[in-house]
Amino acid sequence: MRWKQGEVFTTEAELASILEQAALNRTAVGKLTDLFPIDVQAAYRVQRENIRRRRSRGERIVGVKMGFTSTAKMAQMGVDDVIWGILTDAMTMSEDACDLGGLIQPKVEPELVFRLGRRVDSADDVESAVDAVAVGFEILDSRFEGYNFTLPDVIADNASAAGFGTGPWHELSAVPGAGAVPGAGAVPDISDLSVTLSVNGEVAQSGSTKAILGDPWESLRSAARLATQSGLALEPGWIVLAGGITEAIPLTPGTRITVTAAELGTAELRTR
Ligand code: OOG
Ligand code: MG
Repeated sequence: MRWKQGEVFTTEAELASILEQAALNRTAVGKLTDLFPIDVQAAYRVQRENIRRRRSRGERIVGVKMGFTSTAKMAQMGVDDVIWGILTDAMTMSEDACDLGGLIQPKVEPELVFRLGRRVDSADDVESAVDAVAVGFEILDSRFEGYNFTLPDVIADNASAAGFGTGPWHELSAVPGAGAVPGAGAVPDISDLSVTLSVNGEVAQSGSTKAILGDPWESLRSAARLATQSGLALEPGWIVLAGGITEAIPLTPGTRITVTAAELGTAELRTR
């Protein structure tokens, strides 16, 4: 589709290129919506175009990330709707190998992460599709100057996705007809877990998984609904980042970040 502003035309492929180049050149850009009046649907097409390009470069989709599922995040970023972005294997951050050198203005936030044991193609009965949960972190890196964006902008920018990592997985054993239940009583109810984000051992942010839409399972239902709207399904083995539990904080080289939920353990990240 073509977009017009004054006498200037653009295509969604060109808008995708602006964001792709911003990331590759490590140079933030101004809002796309300052240039063209794109809406949410167009923004998702721009997002998908850049994912298509990543796949053609050999990257593999490993899951999705939900955005703005907590009021802390909505207030911090000044937006008010749940969105999603797509995660690829190239965004996986291992504990000791997070080089921030390729990023523009990285931030980190604590996340709760679901892992799917089967395909999800409806928002009904999402619980039984989850085979494990973990605490995790997300690294954001908006391609827009100063994280200054509107909802269509941030959607086009793949919800600022840059990286993610998870702590130990806690398997859930699915009981047919009864939804996912904790395996051998080892996994607690995930609806109200205290989570902290620490920088070099000092707590910088703390919150509860309840901050995620009042119940993290709601985030997974939203993911299923967004998938349906886009004609997609959430695939077995995919992970779903349920959405930042607290505000995100700037990430600098040479720091050790830990995200901890007493019941789920710790996800750790060392930056350089
Ligand atoms: C957009 C990403 C939002 C979340 O968890 O709410 C997000 C941003 O804050 O730049 O990942
Ligand atoms: Mg997030």
